[in-house]
Amino acid sequence: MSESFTKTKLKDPLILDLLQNIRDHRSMLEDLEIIKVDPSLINIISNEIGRELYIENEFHKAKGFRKLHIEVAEFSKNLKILHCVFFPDPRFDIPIFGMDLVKINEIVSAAIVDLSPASQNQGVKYEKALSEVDKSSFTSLREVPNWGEIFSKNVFFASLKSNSEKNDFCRVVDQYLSILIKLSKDATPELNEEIIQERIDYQKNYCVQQMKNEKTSMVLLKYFNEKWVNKYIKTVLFDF
Ligand code: BLA
Repeated sequence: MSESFTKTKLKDPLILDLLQNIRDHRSMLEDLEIIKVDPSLINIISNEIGRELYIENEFHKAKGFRKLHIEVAEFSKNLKILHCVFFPDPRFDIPIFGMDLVKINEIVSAAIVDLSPASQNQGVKYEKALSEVDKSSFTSLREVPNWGEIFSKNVFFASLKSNSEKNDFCRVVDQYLSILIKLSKDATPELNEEIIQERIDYQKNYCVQQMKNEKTSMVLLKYFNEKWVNKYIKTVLFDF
């Protein structure tokens, strides 16, 4: 699978750097396994002139994680996306790692990364570590929209204006992932059903809120019908 991914036709250096880094962290997880999904959802390609489309998905699971999803996409040769969500196994007290990078031609208009709470008071465990990640060099921080109340206090969201900001974003993602991997190594499974149910509800809410981001569906609706887009969003991107 990695093999096919390194051969991705997407040659964007920033996306490839981030992808490599995410995969390196993922490879450190215990019991890493590919999740089998409908092959028509792994590679989605269209060469229709003006509406070219290229999507590649990777789905894994591991100890502590029910779904590790990475998506690389390119729409009409000018909009490139790297989307990644690591959903924890609700038996474990692990936050949700989410990142999104949206590049329009050479401009990174949105770069976002977070470890979002997946249970009550979970933040206290890792807030300090996230707040210590140096984010002082960025010049164009952006405000999270209303649906983004799911994110932690330390969500990072900016446009990236220079190569140094792009490199710094890679470092921030690397540091957030290191914190996540450490938390996952320390986590042990919970047996209390009420606590597990609360975590399931947190993941549901995370997905429900993400689905309110019309920017995701707007892009997909240019290439697919509504039925397909709804199914893709509910099963591939934000299932619960
Ligand atoms: C914004 N997401 C966007 C934008 C586009 C997409 C085109 C607008 C760019 C901008 O505001 O500059 C599109 N993102 C996609 C598509 C996919 C995708 C098509 O992942 C996948 C097929 N979005 C996520 C995740 C996060 C996220 C996991 O999928 C965060 C962890 C965040 N995307 C996010 C946010 C915005 C955004 C916060 C800005 C929304 C706004 O300002 O209104």
